[in-house]
Amino acid sequence: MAVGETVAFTRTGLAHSSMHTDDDAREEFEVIPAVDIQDGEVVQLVQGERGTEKTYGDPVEAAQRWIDAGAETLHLVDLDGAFEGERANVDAIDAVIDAVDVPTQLGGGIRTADDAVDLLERGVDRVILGTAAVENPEIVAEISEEYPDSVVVSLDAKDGEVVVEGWTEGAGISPVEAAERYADLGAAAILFTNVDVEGQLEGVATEPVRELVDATDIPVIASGGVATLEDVRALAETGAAAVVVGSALYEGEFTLDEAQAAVEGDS
Ligand code: AMZ
Repeated sequence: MAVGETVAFTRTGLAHSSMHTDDDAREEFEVIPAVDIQDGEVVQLVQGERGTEKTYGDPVEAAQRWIDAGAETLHLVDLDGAFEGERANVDAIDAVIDAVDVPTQLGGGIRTADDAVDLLERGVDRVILGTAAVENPEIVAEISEEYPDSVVVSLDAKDGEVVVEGWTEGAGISPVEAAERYADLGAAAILFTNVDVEGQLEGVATEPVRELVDATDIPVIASGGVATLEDVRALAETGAAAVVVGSALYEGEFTLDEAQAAVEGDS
């Protein structure tokens, strides 16, 4: 038996197949690039509204670009799927999954356990469930029993209320209230998108993230509004496990390396 040379993979570590090893107890805060797909193309929407999109080309090229830039995880969203309530952009997403060698998390239109399992079997590392998990929290346990640590619950909020169905419908509950439901169901993480600031490149709101982090033991992935390295740092300081960044990276406000360097030693 080899002595001393083991690599401990932490339960909350998002980049489980990365080369990084944490030699202290600190979890590494991760900056995750977003590849949001609409009509087969990479887009960024403003506050998640259809018709506001700015397009950024081919999803495989974008994914490859973020991997070349050092991404350890990719965040993929099937926007048509989220709006329509069933998976869309299947070919584009399959192409990305086949092309990349880093862990992926995918959401948008995954509304049944069968769909989730199908994607996990096809090589997606984590499925993100918004609408289905909010309407039926037990679906998280159902999937997690077969695939532990594979479900990210998306609790996206507008004006403090969780929104579902492509962020077009309120669920009548706050993210903090909703988070409690997943405590014992095996959720790997909670994705919290602050829709009020999403896609605007005008900065983040840290307070709602901090409230959610304080209210749950489940790792929180923050998203929405990141425009500067200071925003990335501010989110790391809330105790969130990771941040998803879209527009700021596509618009070249900073590089992935700069973002990761900005939070080194934090959290
Ligand atoms: O931009 C939007 N309008 C939007 C979006 N990005 N609506 C939903 N989503 C994302 C959520 C989550 O990752 O952040 O889609 C996923 C949830 O989809 P569903 O189909 O499970 O509710």
